[in-house]
Amino acid sequence: SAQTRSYASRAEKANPILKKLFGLMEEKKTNLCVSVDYTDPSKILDIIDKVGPKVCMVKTHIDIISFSSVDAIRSFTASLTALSQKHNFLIFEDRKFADIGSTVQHQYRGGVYNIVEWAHITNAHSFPGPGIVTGLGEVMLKEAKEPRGLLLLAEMSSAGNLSTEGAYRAKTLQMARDHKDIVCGFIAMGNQIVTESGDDSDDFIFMTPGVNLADKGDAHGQQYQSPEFVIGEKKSDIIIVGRGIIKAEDPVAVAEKYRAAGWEAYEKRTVA
Ligand code: 5BU
Repeated sequence: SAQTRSYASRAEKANPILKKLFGLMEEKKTNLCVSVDYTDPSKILDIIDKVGPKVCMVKTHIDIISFSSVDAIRSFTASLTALSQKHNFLIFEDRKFADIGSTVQHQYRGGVYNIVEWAHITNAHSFPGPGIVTGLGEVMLKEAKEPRGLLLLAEMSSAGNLSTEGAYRAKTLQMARDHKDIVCGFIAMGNQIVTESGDDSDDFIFMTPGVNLADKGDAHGQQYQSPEFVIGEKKSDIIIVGRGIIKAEDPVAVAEKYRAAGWEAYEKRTVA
């Protein structure tokens, strides 16, 4: 199967957030994103401090965490930011925005979570149309103090998801191509959603959830693939691993297994 360019060469003409991401991936030799879906904030920070050196990104669901107060939220996001600097990884809040542009602006900057202030990357459904991209983009470009990036959900990992219906993926891609200053990539099963209709796949990053070496799925439709398949065959850029790591007896040792598997698959498929 075809070879792809290195993360380092794609960093050269990338926007600020992708430049930073591709750069740290090469430096740390990791295309692993860990999804830390615990509900206890101190447990989350504890595991991140341990696996931090092995990951390029940490994915959060801020709204599943049991916080005792708004101050506790502030202190958590401050600690998370400090860890991202200590270990050189990006923070990805898996918020999956899905409303009209005006409402998602409030959800992104406001409420109790103030996501734009601490998450380098967040994501959105394309379902509402391009206004969700321009709405979030305005907050990103005008209010954030540092570079931010948006991923569009082009495909999901769950059985029976509707992304394969009609022109859904093609229209999602068009929204991204029309707003490359805001959309830095996709949640997708591989890079085919872009390569099948153009040669600009290097402009985007592809991140894939549903990765597990031990299980095939769960009781609610999650479907798992291996790092080798996702990175090597499907040409995605980053594997997202949750329970495969966080439920393991030795999460740090298992994270190293995923890091090594993901990186080896990347090296095999890559030309300088
Ligand atoms: P798991 O424990 O590796 O199955 O966790 C996967 C994580 O990725 C979890 O936080 C989901 O919310 C997230 N996810 C997903 O599984 N599938 C998708 O299509 C998207 C996100 Br988008």
